[in-house]
Amino acid sequence: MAGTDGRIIFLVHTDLDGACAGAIARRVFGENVRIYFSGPRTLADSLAKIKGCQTLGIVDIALNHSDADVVVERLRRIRESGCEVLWVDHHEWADADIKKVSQLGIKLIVEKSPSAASLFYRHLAPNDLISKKIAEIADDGDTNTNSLELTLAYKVGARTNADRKKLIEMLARGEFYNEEVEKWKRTLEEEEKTINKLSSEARTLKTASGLSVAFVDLRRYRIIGSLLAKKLQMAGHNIVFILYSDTGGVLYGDGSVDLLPLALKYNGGGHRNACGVNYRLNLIDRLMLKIYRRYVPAGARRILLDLAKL
Ligand SMILES: [Mn+2]
Repeated sequence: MAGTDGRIIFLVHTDLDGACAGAIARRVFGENVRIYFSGPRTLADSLAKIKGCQTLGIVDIALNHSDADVVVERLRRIRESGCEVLWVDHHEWADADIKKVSQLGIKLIVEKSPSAASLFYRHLAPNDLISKKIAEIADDGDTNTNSLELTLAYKVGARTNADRKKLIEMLARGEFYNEEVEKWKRTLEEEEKTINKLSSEARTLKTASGLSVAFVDLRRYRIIGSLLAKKLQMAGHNIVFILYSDTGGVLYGDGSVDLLPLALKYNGGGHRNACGVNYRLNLIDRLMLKIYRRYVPAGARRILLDLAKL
């Protein structure tokens, strides 16, 4: 295990699982850890900003297959500067990518696990009871089970960088409830009303094999998308496509079909039942979005057409 005298940098995902991993990193490596947020699509940029380190940890961030070469090059530079790299993830990786990254002399742990934070806990802090509890929260949240009392409130807290930092520090201290959490809980109660409204307004379609797809445009809303997806699944929809931004969204499945191939086609990835999809805007999209913010770009419509073929 690395000491705490050098620069220890952790890149964690911008969600509750990532925040939990950050909190466990804080407990394992101490106060000196600098925690930054990143994601599969921004990992290459995040790596470019790293000037020097003794240890670099990456947790809950998958290697986007289309960015693999750039990411590997940047990691090679970091490795050559003498920095140890530990990468822990629970998403689906292409075998060739695992090989490429391993060849850099990186400690790469890619295993099936309900959350990356619990995988990280099992490998790095198996005897720490607080880390165990943090890992349980991550498992509960990342599987969208949300059965623990405060998981959804933590999800609200994991949404902005500022709140996520507060969440990491409190969890790392072994503090699981405070006024901040109470505030997130109240926000959540407000958002549940929006979720109910949006789930009743979802656009739906049937696929070739008879599956039901619900589509929701969440671009103007700030709510927990996975919660909305779950609600729509309870209402009988097998696949939920949520548009989070003008250039992409997330597909949520109920297990009746593997959504990863479609996510890979659309420059995304993740899990078979929850994966990101991304696309570029064309000229017409750009013009239309200036006039009408709710305009659904061609890329999103193409994804809906592809879903209909399933
Ligand atoms: Mn995760």
